Amino acid sequence: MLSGSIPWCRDLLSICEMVVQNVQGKGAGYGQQKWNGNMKAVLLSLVAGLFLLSGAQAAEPVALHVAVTGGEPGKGQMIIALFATKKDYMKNAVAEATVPVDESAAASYSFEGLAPGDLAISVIYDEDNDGKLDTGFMGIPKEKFGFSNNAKGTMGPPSFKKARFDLVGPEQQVEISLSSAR
Ligand SMILES: [Ca+2]
Repeated sequence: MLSGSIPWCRDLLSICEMVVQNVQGKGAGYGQQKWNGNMKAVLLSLVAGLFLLSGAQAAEPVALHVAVTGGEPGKGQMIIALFATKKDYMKNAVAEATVPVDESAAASYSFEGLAPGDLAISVIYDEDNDGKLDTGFMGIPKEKFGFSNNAKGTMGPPSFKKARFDLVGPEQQVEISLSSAR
């Protein structure tokens, strides 16, 4: 990703060096050299800044293909949610999709334009299409669910650490199989 921008920065760097050398050639006294040194530092930080900027721009968006298995053929829907930080895990999703379960008992969805980095996925198998995970006695889920890495928790969802993975571009495929609390 960054490799494309490095030669460009090197070109700019050599232009800076040429400018500094030209100025140095014309300058004479100590004061001039000091000024040149300062100017070089300014130009170098400018180059470093541009390098960082192009590096940030080079963080290309990622397409994530999520496939979920373990539902009932043609019944209900999968609610797939993506979480990018531990703080937002199971609270604020960066993206969410609700996908009907097909006749092969699977559901898949492609998220586009995601930022690379940490990601954890939760899936609810919403069998009765009411938009939520049905729970029963003691809050134990009556519907199936799943997480990235097929991570499992005890008495609740797995930790962000267990479910997270590195989302890297340009495309990534994740398969999740549902499990049951029952
Ligand atoms: Ca439900």
